[in-house]
Amino acid sequence: MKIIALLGNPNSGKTSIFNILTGSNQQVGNWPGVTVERKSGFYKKDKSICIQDLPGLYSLSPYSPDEQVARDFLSKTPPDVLINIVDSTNLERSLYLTLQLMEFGIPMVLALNMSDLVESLGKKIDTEKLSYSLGLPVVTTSAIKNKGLDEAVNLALKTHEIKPLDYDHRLEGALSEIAKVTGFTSRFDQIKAFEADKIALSVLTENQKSELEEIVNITEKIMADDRESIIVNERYDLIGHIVNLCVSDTSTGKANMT
Ligand code: BGO
Repeated sequence: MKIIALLGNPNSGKTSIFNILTGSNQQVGNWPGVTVERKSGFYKKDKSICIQDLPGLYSLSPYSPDEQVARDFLSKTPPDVLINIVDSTNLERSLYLTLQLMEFGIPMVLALNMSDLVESLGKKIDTEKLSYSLGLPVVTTSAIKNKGLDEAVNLALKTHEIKPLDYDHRLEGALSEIAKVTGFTSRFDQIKAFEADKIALSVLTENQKSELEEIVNITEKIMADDRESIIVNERYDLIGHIVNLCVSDTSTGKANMT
């Protein structure tokens, strides 16, 4: 059985898409140990495909039980493929989660939902450029018009590889050193260690932690910023470039900052 997980910001249209894809084939329960609702179901058109719904998220910090559930699921029981549902009327904000999800290295498709609203806002998204910039398959969807949803599933089933995007070379250097010191093979864990995330640090020895601190201190000095801001700024810089390249204002014809 193939497992496809749906992830996205709250109000991206995830529930609407889950309901269309699974119909009445749904099981509802709770994630283990928390009162966060767990919904899964079989794809209406192929019962060998299980669709797993995850809570709506802005990040994977994890500051909330929802974020914790999603992070545990992606690290401990990774699905075969993710469909990241984004509100295409708010691409800049949505891509912040996309970049984090990509760090898990799980095959992924980007579903540009609410596509029916984009044109009326005087915007146009170049999906080919977006796909090229992110290195991800991109599909345009509208849950309200039931458009593009089967295409998203079909594309997900064909997707095999994903390469997280590179940040500034100074940060990349630090992340490679962190990989050596910690033994973390997942880029998500390396970045979390850089950020001094409690869960990432909890599995490290005192010696590993002090080596990590040394790497981070040097990087903070050469990048003249603190560890958390370095990561946030790198992500937003990259997103800014991508949005500038891929979103245009159809009323003026100019590149647009969504
Ligand atoms: C209300 N296009 C448009 N135009 N709207 C969409 C689309 C789409 O592609 N997809 C979803 N919506 P959820 P999360 C609502 O409920 O699936 C709408 O949080 C309303 N409700 O219909 O719940 C969807 O699971 C009253 O809108 O998202 C829903 O990710 C007035 O986006 C909202 C207007 O969808 C969130 C809208 C009482």
